[in-house]
Amino acid sequence: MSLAKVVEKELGKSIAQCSNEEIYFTLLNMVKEMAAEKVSNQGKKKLYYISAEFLIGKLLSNNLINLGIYDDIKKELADAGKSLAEIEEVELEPSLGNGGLGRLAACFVDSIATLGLNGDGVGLNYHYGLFKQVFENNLQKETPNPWITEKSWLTRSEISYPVNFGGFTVTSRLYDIDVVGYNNRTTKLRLFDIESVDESIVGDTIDFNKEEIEKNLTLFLYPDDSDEKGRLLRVYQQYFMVSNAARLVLDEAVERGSNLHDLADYAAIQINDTHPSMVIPELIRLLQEKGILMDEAVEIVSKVCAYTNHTILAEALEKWPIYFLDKAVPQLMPIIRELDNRVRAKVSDESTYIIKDGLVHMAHMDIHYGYSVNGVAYLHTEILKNTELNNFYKLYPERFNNKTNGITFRRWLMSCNPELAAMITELIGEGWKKDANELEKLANYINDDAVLDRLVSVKAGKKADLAAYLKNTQGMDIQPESIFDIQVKRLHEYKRQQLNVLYIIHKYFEIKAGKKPATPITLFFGAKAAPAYTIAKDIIHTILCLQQVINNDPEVSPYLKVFMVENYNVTLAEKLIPACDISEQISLASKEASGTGNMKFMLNGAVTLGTMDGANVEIAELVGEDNIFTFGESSETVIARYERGDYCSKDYYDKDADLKKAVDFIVSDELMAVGCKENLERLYNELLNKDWFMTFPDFQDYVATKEKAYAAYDERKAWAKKMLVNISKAGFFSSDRTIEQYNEEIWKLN
Ligand code: 26V
Repeated sequence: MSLAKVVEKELGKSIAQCSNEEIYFTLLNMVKEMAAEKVSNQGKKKLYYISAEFLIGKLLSNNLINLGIYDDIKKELADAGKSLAEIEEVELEPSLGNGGLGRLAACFVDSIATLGLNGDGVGLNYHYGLFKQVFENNLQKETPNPWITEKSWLTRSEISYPVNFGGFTVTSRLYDIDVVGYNNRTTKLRLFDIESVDESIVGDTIDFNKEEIEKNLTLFLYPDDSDEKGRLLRVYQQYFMVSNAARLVLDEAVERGSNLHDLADYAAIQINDTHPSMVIPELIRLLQEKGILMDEAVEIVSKVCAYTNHTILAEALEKWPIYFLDKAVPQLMPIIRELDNRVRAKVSDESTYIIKDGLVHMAHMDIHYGYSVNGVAYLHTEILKNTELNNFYKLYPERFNNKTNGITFRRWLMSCNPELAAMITELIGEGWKKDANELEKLANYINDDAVLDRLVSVKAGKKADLAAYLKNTQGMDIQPESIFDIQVKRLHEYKRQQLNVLYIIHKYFEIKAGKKPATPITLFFGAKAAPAYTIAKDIIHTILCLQQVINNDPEVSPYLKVFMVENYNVTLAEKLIPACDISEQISLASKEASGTGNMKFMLNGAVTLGTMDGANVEIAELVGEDNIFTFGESSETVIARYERGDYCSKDYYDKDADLKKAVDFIVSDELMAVGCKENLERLYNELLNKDWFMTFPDFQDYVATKEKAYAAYDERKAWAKKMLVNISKAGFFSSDRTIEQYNEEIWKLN
């Protein structure tokens, strides 16, 4: 049925007479109905991808694409004088994730649906999700970010469970979001909420009473964990998520004919990082309740659960104090102790024990009692096997495997860059939409000037679109003809936004001294910092101060500008990534498990400037050294230096005049005039006295390599070839490939 007919039937008027809100909600209902009519796989064995985060982004356009009606609806709207882009603005973005880990889970459910696998995502229905970022006086402020409207993508289900905590019980309610596969099937994202949630305890800030668990349990994603009450709330959230998930798994397995002894023939659970790790003892507890003895319960669960590791950063590996678990989930502690005792009875290596020094090591429980442990890029998995988890690898070598991350091309090309998608289809046909490896056919056009020119003009169009959007929404004055050099990702010291900052200061001095770049450069940042992560917030402050100083300097701003977009999220990523020329992937080698932004940029024809870290290593191998700019010390050098413990940033500062000048500028009068002394001095001191993520050793190489990349950009035809090679080699990074590997090697769904 055409949209016009639906609108006429529902609202009694024409599309032209409707407001954008009316059209959006009509489309939402229409899509929900169409999704409900699609079939989902009813196979015997089912996958449950349990994750505390699903950073799904807005759903309208993506669903229209996956239902195959995007072009028709867009045209129908345009004919009635309406713009789909403006209608999209009505939708609020559900920010149910922090960054890459949550976005990966969202790409995975899209691929699970598209491949027609029997699998759901299971998580929590946070009412505010991650905070909304606003900038005030060049500082990040956090405000609540409500996204659930009266009519939304959520559908209330009949499923509800009582969940017991130490001293009280809450009642859950399951809400489903249909995940529409591309021209295929649907699956579901299953988000648990509490019936007693109370939004009224949230005011204008993200502060709230962290002790009223019956009211606050599902209000926020990862509440501020800088204090004990915040961390304890996280334990309540995690148990609530997995207790519901475990009951759903058991109920559905029984429905499909399982006698629970054979649960592994009916269910696979992927534990996405350690946030859902308590599903292991919880399933054991529930199986015991159903009369299965401990030995067998352990055996069953160990055949069902598989664990994905997403970081080697020690501070990010969850360890919960026993007294937290005793207080929040006392029913689990005896089981966890028993699991630990069994490890102690058979393993002599104390470093692998689950309980140590009063802490429960969640990842250790996953590895001992799961049947698979995977990293998320080749290098990351090698580091896990050889260094971080080597003691576990020696115990269970057969459990370790790699699954290099991927992204869904539906959202990250077809939806965010329809112009490029159309050009690709014209050249090589529709096949790439189902088999991303067909993008390799683009290589046939490497010497076709008309194709290269068109590629450049598609990019120019997206740059103009971004400039116009940021002018309208954030008042930024951007030169579309400049080089767009973009670093967007969570703010974390290991990702080294501060290295980019040092380069910018260096360039600022060069331009001041009369050395002007041939093509003007625009540097974009987008990043949220955890509310309690002081240094990360200081880095944001420094970037915003630099933005003010540089963009208002008439001598410099014609050649160099800096923009930090406010409230970076999926929606902004969809506008920034297609417009990018140079993709900054500059983490300290060994620290970025994979990165997935790097894949999105490559797919949209940006060229990577990066370290040999995470999936950059695989990108470099695929595109070849002419089509990527790599720099910096290797992961081996970095790991060895950490082991020696002899890194001294001051030595580099003392020996390198350029570096010293850049670092000193952080506390210069110019920056102090627009910034806060306390924040700028703290960052300066941190770099000079610690620089834990080793920015200084890579500084000169970074500067030289970035210059090389800018110079290469000016060779327009050669640059266009690099763009084409990057797009043509991106097929490997389709999340369809990743999910096929998970299924073939871990889940084995039928
Ligand atoms: C979390 C935290 C929280 C406490 C403070 C320090 C810290 C540092 C890192 C993290 C990250 C936790 C896990 C995570 O989000 N990993 C990301 O997973 C992506 C998907 O696999 C991957 O592409 C990113 O490289 C990886 O950082």
